Amino acid sequence: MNPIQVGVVMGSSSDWDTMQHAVAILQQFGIAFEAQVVSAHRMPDDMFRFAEAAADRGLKAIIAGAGGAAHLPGMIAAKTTVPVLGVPVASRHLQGVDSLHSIVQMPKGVPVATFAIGNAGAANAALFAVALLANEDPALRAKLEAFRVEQTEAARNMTLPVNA
Ligand code: RP5
Repeated sequence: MNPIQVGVVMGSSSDWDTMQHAVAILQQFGIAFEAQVVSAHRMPDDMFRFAEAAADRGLKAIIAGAGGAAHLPGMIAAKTTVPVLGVPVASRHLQGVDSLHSIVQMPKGVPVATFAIGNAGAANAALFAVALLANEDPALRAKLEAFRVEQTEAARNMTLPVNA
């Protein structure tokens, strides 16, 4: 087994519909990861234990998704220097704008890299983690470049009904 490189955490199992898009990308690139619920306000002691152990456990990035008063990414970042990639999960009442503002507005000194609300943000957080890991892994960089080439080809092959 390869050592786990990326930790994926979320505040609730209700975040999975969004966060599965991060996990799918990590699986696609063959990244060793773990995924679990770590709630900032329901499991604060577990959250701190997770964050405090992250560097020693060899995690290279933490993808943290949360919705509403989404303090999970920021609080994890407060307890580790492992890069934290925050994913705002769409909330029921404010559609994730609350989550986005909670995650993106970190005061100076403790950064959280913040991605788009929802599925695209989850997928892009994972792609960003892949890019971080690719700095030290030429084979992974080649996979990432191939992924980009595939996207380019797919976009070039797009057709519009008006041209059919
Ligand atoms: C946050 O509260 C979670 O990240 C989730 O997005 C939101 C709602 O959680 P549940 O009430 O669905 O468990 O902590």
